[in-house]
Amino acid sequence: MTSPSPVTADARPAFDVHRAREDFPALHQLVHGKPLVYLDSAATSLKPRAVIDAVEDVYARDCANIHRAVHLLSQRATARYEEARDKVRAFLNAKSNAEVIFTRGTTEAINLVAQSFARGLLREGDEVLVTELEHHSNIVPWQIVCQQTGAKLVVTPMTDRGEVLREAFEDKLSDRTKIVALAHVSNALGTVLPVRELSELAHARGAAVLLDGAQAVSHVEVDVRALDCDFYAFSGHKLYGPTGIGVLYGKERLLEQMPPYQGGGDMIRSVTFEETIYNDLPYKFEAGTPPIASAIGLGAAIDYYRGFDQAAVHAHERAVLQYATNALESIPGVRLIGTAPGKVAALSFLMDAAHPHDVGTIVDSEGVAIRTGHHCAQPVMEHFGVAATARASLGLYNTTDDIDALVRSLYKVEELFG
Ligand code: C6P
Repeated sequence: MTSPSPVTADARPAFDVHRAREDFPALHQLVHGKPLVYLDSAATSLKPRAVIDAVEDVYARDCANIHRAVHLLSQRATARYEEARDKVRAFLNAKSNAEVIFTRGTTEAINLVAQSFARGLLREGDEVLVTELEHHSNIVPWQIVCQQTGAKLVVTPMTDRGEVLREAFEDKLSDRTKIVALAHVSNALGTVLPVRELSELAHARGAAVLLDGAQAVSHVEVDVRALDCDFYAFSGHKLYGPTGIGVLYGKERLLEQMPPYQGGGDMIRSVTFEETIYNDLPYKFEAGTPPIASAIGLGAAIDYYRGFDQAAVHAHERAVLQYATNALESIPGVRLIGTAPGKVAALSFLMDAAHPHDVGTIVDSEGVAIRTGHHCAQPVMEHFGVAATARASLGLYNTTDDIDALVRSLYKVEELFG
C-alpha cells in the first residue's frame, strides 16, 4: 500500500514525508532484524539530524557555562541559549522572552506552577479543577498542593468517547475554583480539548488556567495569546528535541508576583546572609546551571519543525491517523479506546486475543515500537475498566506503510494468541 499523497497548501511546498524521514537517523536501523517502525512518538519523538548536530556542536565548540564568564566560549554559549529562548517565544507567540522559562520538562513546569503560584493562592475550601483524562503530571502536583493548603481537587468527567464537554466542565466550575489545569491534548486518547472555550469560562469565574501542552505542541497549532491561558507547559523531547528540557510559559504579570521555585546560582541579583535579591524574569525561575545543550537543541528542533508548513504536517498526520483508525477497526477483536471527533496522533486499543503487554512484545519482535501500559493516565484506564492499553502514536515521519506493518504484526498476535 502507498503513503497518502502529499498535501499542498497555498504556495508552500507540500510536506514530503519520505524526504523528512531521511532527516531521522534512528529510523534507518533494523530492530530484531526488521526495519524499525516507530509508533511511540507520544512517549518521545525521534530526533532529526539537525538537533543531534546542534547538541554535538555545543559540546564540541561552545562548551561553557552561561551567564557567568566573560570568555568567548561562555559568550557564545550564552547567546545560543538565549536565541533558543527567543525561538520558543516565537513558536508559542508569547509576548516577551521574560515569559519563557526553561524547565526539565512538562512535569517540572507544572510542579513549578503548583508550588510557586498555587501554594500561595489556595485557601481551605478553594478548588483546583482538572479533567478525568489528565496525565499523572497534571494530577499529582495539584493533589500535593491541595494537601498543603486544604484546597480540594475537583474532576470534570469525560464521555465514553474520551471527550470533555463544555456542559460537564461548567457543571464543575464554581466561584471556589481558583485554578483550572487541562491537557491540551490527551496522551492516552488523542482527544483535543476545546481549551480556548474552557479557558474563557474559567477566566469568567476568576480562575487561572494552566494548559498541559506535552502532546499538543507537535500536533496542533499553539498560540498562547490566542488561547489566553495563564500558563502553558511542554517538553522538548516530544517536539523532536532533546530530553531534559522543557518550557513553562507564564503571563509576565503572574510570573512577576510568584516567588522562586528553587534557590541557587543565576536566579539571584545579590546574596548576603541577611537578604537575597532575586534576578529578573525569566532567570528568577532558572536556578543552577541549566541543560544548556538541550535548550539549544530545542531551539534547533523548533527551527526544524517550523521549516515545514505546519498545516501540511498536521494534515499528513491526520490522514495517517484516519488510515490507522480504519485499519484497526477492520481487525476482528480489536477495540479502540478513545474515539473523540477531531482527535490527533494517538490510537489506544485492546485486543481480545492478548493482554496489551503481550501485544507490545509480539509487535516489537516484528520491529514495530508501540507503548503498552496505563500511559501515566490511570484514571483514564479506570474509566474504561481496563488496566492497560496498547498505544500507537504518530510523528511527522510516519506513513501508511508503518500502519500496514503494525496491522501485519497484530495479525501475528492473533495467530499466536487467538
Ligand atoms: N507522556 C507518554 O508516553 P514529561 O515526562 O515531563 O516530559 O511529560 C509528562 C507528560 C505530561 N503531560 C502529558 C499529556 C504527557 O503525555 C506527558 C508524558 C508520555 O504519554 C510519557 S508518560
